[in-house]
Amino acid sequence: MERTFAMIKPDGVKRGLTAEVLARIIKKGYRIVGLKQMVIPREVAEKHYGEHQGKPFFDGLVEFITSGPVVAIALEGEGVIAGWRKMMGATNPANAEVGTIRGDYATFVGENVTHGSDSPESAERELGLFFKSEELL
Ligand code: DAT
Ligand code: MG
Repeated sequence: MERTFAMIKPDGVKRGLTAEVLARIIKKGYRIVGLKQMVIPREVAEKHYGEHQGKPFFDGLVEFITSGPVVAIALEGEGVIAGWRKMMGATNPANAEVGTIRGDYATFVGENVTHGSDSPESAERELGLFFKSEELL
C-alpha cells in the first residue's frame, strides 16, 4: 500500500480550509495515517524544498511556508501519490481545473493551499522529514 506526504499550507489553514481539504481526502477514501498541526522550522522547510534551492522563488517560498501553522498529513491508499496530486490540481492555480483544490480555492502560485509529494522517493523523504515512524498508525 502506497503512502504520501500531504500538507495544508499556511494560506489554507489561515483561510479556514482545513476541514474542507480533510473532508475531500476522507471522502475520496484515502486513510489518514499521520496528522499534526505545526509551524515548520526554517531548516526543515529548506530541506523539504531542497530541490528548488537557487531558484528565484526559493526564499519567498521558505518565508511563506514557515509563516504560520500548517497541517502535516501522512496518507495511505492505492495510487495515493499520483491520486493526491490529481486532487490538488496544477501547481499554478491559473492552470488548475475546476473541481481540484487549487482550481477551486486558489488564484496565485505562491499560495496554492496544499502540498503533495511528486514521486515515491519524494514521499519517503518528506514523510521522514515530518513524521517519526511511531507517529504513523
Ligand atoms: P508543487 O507544489 O505542485 O509540487 P513545485 O514543487 O514545482 O510545485 O513548487 C513548489 C512550490 O513552490 C509550489 O507549490 C509553489 C511554489 N512555486 C513554484 N513555482 C513558482 C513560481 N514560478 N513562482 C512562485 N512560486 C512558485
Ligand atoms: Mg513539488
